[in-house]
Order: sequence, then C-alpha cells, then structure tokens
Amino acid sequence: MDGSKLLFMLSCGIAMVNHTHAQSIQLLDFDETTPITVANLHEDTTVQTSLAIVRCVDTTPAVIPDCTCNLAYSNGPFDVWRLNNDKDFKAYFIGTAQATSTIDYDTQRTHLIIARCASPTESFTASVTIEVDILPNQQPVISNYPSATSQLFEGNIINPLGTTIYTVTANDPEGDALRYIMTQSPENNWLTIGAYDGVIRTAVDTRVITSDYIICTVTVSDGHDNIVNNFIVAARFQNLNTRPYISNLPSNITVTEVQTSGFVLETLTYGDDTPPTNHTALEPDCSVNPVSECYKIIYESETRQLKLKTITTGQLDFKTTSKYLITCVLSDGYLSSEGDVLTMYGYKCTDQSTEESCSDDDAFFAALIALTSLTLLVVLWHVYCRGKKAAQQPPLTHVYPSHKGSKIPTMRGYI
Ligand SMILES: [Ca+2]
Ligand SMILES: [Ca+2]
Repeated sequence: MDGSKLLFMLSCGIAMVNHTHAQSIQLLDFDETTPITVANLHEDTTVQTSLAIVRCVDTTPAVIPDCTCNLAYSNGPFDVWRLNNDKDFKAYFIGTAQATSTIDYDTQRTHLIIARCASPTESFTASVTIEVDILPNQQPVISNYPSATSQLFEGNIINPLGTTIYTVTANDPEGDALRYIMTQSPENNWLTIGAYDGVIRTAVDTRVITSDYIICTVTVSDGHDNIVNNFIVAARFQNLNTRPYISNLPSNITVTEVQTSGFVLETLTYGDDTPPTNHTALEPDCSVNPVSECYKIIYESETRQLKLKTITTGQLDFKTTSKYLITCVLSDGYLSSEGDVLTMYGYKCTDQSTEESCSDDDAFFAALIALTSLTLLVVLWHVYCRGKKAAQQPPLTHVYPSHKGSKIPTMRGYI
C-alpha cells in the first residue's frame, strides 16, 4: 500500500474519535504491542482467521476501557467480534464456510474493514480502517533448478524394473500437493516419473537402453496455475548393451530357377559383443517376403546356412516372383539386429533341367535396347556427315574450266 493511502486511513480513524476523552482505538498485531494498519491474508485461506486486534485504550490512566467493537464496513468476507473468553475484539476473515463472497488475488488484491468501537454509554466512539492485502499462491520451488545429473548407472546388468534414477525435490510455500510431468529424449519411454512423488524410475529393463544419456524435462504444478517448467535431469548410463549383428547381411544373391533343394544361399556369420548376463544362445529368426514363398527357403541352425528347402525342380519361379526378401533377426533377449536382409534375384530358365537355358531377361532386353540405340546413333551420324560433306561442295554454276576451249558447265552438266 502506498504512503498516501495509509495516511488517509490513519487520518480517517483519528478524525472519528471523540476528543473529549483521552481514549482512542488501536489496531494491534497479535503481540498486543505492535501497531498495524495492514493485515495480510493468503488467498488460499479457508478457515476463520483473525487479522488484527481492535482495542480501545485510555491513556489517562492507561487502561482498556469497556467498549464494544463491531464491523462498520467491509467489502469482503470479514467481520469484527470478540470470541468467548477473549479479552479483545478482533477483525476476522470469516472463513469460506460462512462467506458469501471469496478472496482471490487475481480478482481483488486489497480489501478494507472499518471497525467501530463505542463505550457502553456511547460517550466514546471511534472507527479504524484495516487494509487487508491478499497474498497470491506461490509457485513450487525445485531444488537444483534448472538442471541436475543423475548418478551413473550400469546399463548391461540386471537393474530391477523401477530402479530409482533421480528424485526431483520440490517444495511449495503453501504446502500444496504437487504434480510431476516428464518428457524425455530419446522418446523411447525408457524412464517414467511418479506423478505425485517426483521419482524418476526405469520403465524398462536397462538392457534395452541404447543411449548413454536420457534427457528428462520435468514440469511441476501446484494445482493453482503455478507451474515450474523445464527442469532438466540428465540420466546417465554406461556399458550399455548393444545389438547383436549378422556381419554378412545385408547382401544380394542371384540364382537360377533350376536350383533345387539344399542349394546354399548364404552362410550367416553373426555375434554379440555384449552378451547380457543371462543371455541365451543366439539364433537367427528368418522370414521370407512374399510370405507365400516362405516354404521354399529354410535356415539351418547347425550349419548357419540359408538354403533352398526340399522343393522339386521348377518350384523357384522368377517369372511370377521377381525377387525374394529374406530377413533375418538376431536377438540377445533385449536388443535385436536391424536391417539384415538377403535379397534374392533370379535368372529365368526356358528349360528347368539345365542352367544353359537360364538368362536374366531384364538384362537381355536392357542390352538389346542399348545396342539398338547405339546402332541408331551410328546411322544418324553417318547421315549427318554425308549431308555436311555435300553442303561443302561448290555449286555447279560456280565451276569454270581453267583452260581454253573447255565447255561451260550448266546446271544440267556439260553440254
Ligand atoms: Ca503454491
Ligand atoms: Ca548384446
């Protein structure tokens, strides 16, 4: 409150005092000695709350005169009364249960209470004004704001699901219940945060985590539109599990339609540089696209070979299926290999019993088109050159014999 307003209110209180008595009315803090003119009230207050002592005093002699105080004016849910067994009248916020109006920092930040006191015979009357300033709800405070780093965790060991990574510590000035929300990068949802306790925990087995750092961004709210954004927690991991690999995939292979059962398409070489603690033997899982053709191809564990399955001659049909995609996936139980595809193309055969009848039709036609184009270019070049040469010959009408007695040429030749 500014000084001019305060001066006005004090003047107001004094002006209404009956000066025939050495009496006055005082506003006191609850230590009963400190004069106050302004009382603070938090906007979240819900119960009946006393704001100031309203006391009549007589300085000659210094006694508390017998007077009664009441509310003369208020523009809010306030009143003035004296509770049983209480020696003083006080100004009160009457509590939301009894109030017909509310207090809200955003709606009205200052209220006024005018208390009037009078002696039993009304020989003394006085009024005093109390300013009530509304305090807003405060936002939570996060320890270590704006960022923190978790301790270092081993990635490729057994960490129980829900292992605590970091606890976001926040306090609210009003003790409001806090709510925690978190986003993370990478967006794999490897971690989660307790909505009500702020504890960041693992949401997966750490052996599936493939990033040294998970950057967590936490928001804390107190439920009163007070939000603290962008508290950053860097969750750290080391010695992470890595994906097993198939070292000779992806690759391409070309076979002829005459190939039969047992023909080896590829012998897979694979491994895992970081086998998990409880790892099982690696075993590729292979699938074929188109699925309808999968019965023609098999993976043999003992030899690690991709082979043509037991089929009869003629079952490979590249006229119908131009290529096969054989995808093999290797898992260590937590991570899988990626992108390991053997693409099988084929030569079509006119005689399913001999490879000599097989050819890559597409390549043949491509070569034919290339040869035809080249031939056409050569022909066009010759035509062009002949035309150019003819253009360089002088016109017949410009040809004159250099020796005497020769005939003069005409457009029709010599005559
Ligand atoms: Ca708060
Ligand atoms: Ca591994």
